[in-house]
Amino acid sequence: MINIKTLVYFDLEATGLKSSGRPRISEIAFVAVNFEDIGELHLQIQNQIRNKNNQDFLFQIESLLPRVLNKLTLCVYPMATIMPEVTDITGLDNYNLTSQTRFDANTGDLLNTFLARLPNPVCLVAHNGNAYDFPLLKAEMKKASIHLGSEIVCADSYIGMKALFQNSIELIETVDTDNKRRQPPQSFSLENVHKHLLGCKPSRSHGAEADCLALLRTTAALGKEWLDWGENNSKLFSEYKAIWV
Ligand code: DCM
Ligand code: MG
Repeated sequence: MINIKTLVYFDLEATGLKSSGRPRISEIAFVAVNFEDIGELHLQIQNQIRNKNNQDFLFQIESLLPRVLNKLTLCVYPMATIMPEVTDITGLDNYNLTSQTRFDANTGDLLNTFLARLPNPVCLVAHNGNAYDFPLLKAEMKKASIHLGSEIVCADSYIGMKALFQNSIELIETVDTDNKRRQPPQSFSLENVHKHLLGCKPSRSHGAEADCLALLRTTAALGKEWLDWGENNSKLFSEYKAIWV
């Protein structure tokens, strides 16, 4: 158990999935929020859902954010071919990334500098992060011969949400019927859990920053249960193995 001060929602875009062999990072986003501001956002979301006004609902839900945010979004030349199927979902290709810097030691320094100025302890949160984002960041950091801050911890929201639904916790009032409310979603993909808990899919997906913001809202919809789970289930970034070496 750790008393987290800052949650840093984290997402990577890359040249492919783990199954593609050796995915390389093409975009990184960090969206940092004060831990206690998630509780406040939870109340705002509940309120918004209660007063659902169909016309602007998606716009209103997406405009709910803590006032104090620190964000870092970097595009990276991946040094590998991006297949058209991947470009179709991310909008990133070897042409529009041509003049971007590759992931090097400066990139790692920039990530460390950003994280070091946040109130600590700092916890990175990524959806499916244990299988993908954390080990992939680790691989790029290792290749660039740089370490991430030694006290940074990580939590995988995909695992967390599955656990929370399995425990049939009291969820927020969703726009669904009472019956559906306590049923788990069919899939725990970010888009699907966002729809399940907030009543709509995110307007944008597969952009690193857009995915961080969608994840921030989705976890805030869970409120205290999510915060407790994160504090009890985070582990040190230094304990992760690189996705490739
Ligand atoms: N990805 C993929 N095919 C998919 C989904 C994702 O190759 N169907 C890869 C490319 C994305 C990366 O995973 O840049 C991260 O996914 P996401 O945008 O969901 O964070
Ligand atoms: Mg993404």
